[in-house]
Amino acid sequence: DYPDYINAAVELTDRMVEKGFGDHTALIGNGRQRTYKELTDWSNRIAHVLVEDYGIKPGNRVLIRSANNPAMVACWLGATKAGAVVVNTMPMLRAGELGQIVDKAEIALALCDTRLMEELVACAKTSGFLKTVVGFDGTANHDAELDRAALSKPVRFVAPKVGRDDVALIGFTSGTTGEPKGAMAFHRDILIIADGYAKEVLNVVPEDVFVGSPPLAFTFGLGGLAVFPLRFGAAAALLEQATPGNMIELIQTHKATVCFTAPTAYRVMLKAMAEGADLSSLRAAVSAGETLPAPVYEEWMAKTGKPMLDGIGATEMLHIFLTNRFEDHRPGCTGRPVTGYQARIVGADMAELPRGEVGRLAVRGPTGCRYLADVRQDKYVKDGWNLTGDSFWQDDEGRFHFAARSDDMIISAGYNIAGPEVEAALLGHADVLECAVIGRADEERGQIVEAHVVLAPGREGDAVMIKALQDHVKRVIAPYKYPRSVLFVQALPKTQTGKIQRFRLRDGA
Ligand code: 3SK
Repeated sequence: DYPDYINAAVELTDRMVEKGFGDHTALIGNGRQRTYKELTDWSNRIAHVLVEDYGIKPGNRVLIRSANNPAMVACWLGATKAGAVVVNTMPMLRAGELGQIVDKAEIALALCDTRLMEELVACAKTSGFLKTVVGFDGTANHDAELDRAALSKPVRFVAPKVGRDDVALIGFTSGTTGEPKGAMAFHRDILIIADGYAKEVLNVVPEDVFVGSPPLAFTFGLGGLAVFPLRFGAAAALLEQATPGNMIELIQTHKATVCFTAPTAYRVMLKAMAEGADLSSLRAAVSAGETLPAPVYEEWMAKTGKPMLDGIGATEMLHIFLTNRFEDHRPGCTGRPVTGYQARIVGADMAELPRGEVGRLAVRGPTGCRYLADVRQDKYVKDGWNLTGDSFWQDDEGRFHFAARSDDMIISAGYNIAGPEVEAALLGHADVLECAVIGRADEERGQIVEAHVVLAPGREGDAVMIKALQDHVKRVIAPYKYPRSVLFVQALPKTQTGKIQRFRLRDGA
């Protein structure tokens, strides 16, 4: 229950100062710590600049381009306070990709880290919409156009009235299929993900320190590294280029308590722990973005005595809607819906399937799904149920288990083989660092299972290794699922948010 008029950014900053968190650390990044009071003042000044110098009015769209740093958070909060609809974008996007977003969301104004100007300026040159790109300093120096303008503004800002159901954010998803869609979220949605998942599942407290790898431009990162800590007076330590190595360093330095990242990074952390890294401050390890292989969950449990919390979310639903919990968790299982959400497994006709049967995961809840002007709304949202594109099954006790992305099911010689199951088996082999499994067309079998494997450093990708991996899979799961084709690669194609793009492997990339 939220009041009719509420601004999510005001709730995350000014309100927290009112509640007595002014002197608490809110953000750590680029060598500096910022308190709630500092972040509140900073974002208020930015809001003044946007309204007074650039004429931003509620509902205008503002693009932000930055890596994860405190300045990006301040820009997001400032623009949201001004009533703008923010479109956060990844630093790696090129002019063409930015252009697609700018045109789709009809964006006239952008705030951009000065280190990342080139592609956005190139985009502005050909865009019929983007007129103004204002640079901000993403380092701790505050020495760019926006910073200078902000310094001349007052630290108090009276936010224009926005409704709880006014759009605050548009999250663009490149998805794993490469076609961007914009998913709109309201001011209240930003608070719901904190008051729902973060409160119910993580029980965030002001003493928490969050770290993680997802970009703030991805709603997984925006929730996990900004909204969740700020809603509860906790702190977030941000990394512009997160790697497992610098996350480990940050966890140790700041005694971080909550980590948001993907299974691959947790595998590296497990190795580091074996070599002496002390990650004992972590009380919550959230894994999402890719399915969590059971061996990673089991090893984490054995080493830390705490469960790794596997969850699945979607930009369309803003954040995590299915999750394991501290008091209810299983290996290879994604748990149950977050309170307020409903999930079911459906067939092609949208009818619910019996327990145990693999079908499409459909979800509905308060935070989505509303595409921006997209004919695909009717294809992916039926009677309020969002079809996520994932195949799941539900066990007898109602927990949800991932089977595959709907397009990752391989049909080989009449067998249905879930690619991720083969991946999980391969990941159990000590020489495999990462892998992706796809179906490759085959005259005899229809499709064969093909594994693309990144080996651990120093391992040789030869015929002996292929045989070893095939034998390993045959030992771990039903032998008919073994990869008949094994290809060794240096890296796997991924989206900007770190999801493996299996479609690119299928297309021969
Ligand atoms: O599971 C995901 O990929 C996801 C997407 C958006 C927000 C949160 C999550 C976990």
